[in-house]
Amino acid sequence: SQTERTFIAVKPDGVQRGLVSQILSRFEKRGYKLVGIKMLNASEELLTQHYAEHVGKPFFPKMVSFMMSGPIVATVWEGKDVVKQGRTILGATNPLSSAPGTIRGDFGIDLGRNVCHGSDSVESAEREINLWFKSEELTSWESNQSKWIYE
Ligand code: YYY
Ligand code: MG
Repeated sequence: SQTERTFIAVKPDGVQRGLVSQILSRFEKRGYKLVGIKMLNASEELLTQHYAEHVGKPFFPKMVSFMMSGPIVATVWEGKDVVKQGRTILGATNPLSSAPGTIRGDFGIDLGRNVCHGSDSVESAEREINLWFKSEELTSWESNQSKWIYE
């Protein structure tokens, strides 16, 4: 449905490298609608909840300290198939396996510096959006472009 939503974040490396606008513009240009955006320093508690499926794995402590090493830009995007298409726009988890044209394939090399996060399913997206945003921080708005994007 056109109201499917996903959570996309620019990680601290993407912010430090000045890639925020280039990353977000790919979602805008594709036709997706921005419905939430903020910049924050994520707490260990937030990141532990966000990455609950990875708690206890060998890479977890280093990954969380990296995610706490600088500000993150957290966003929510809305549109048809946005969860799956968002993962495609990001590329594979390991930038070395990501095709050119994807964000990670264009901007990254190492797994632990892969520039961005995107929800991996509709259920994960709902969970992550509720974790990172209060409902009053999300905006419903009608895009004037929608009839030129959807048939
Ligand atoms: O969803 P996605 O970000 O593509 O990958 P996940 O398997 O959920 O891992 C989350 C995050 O952890 C990944 O983006 C980089 C980091 N990571 C790591 O640093 N080392 C690993 N061996 C696996 C994942
Ligand atoms: Mg994941």
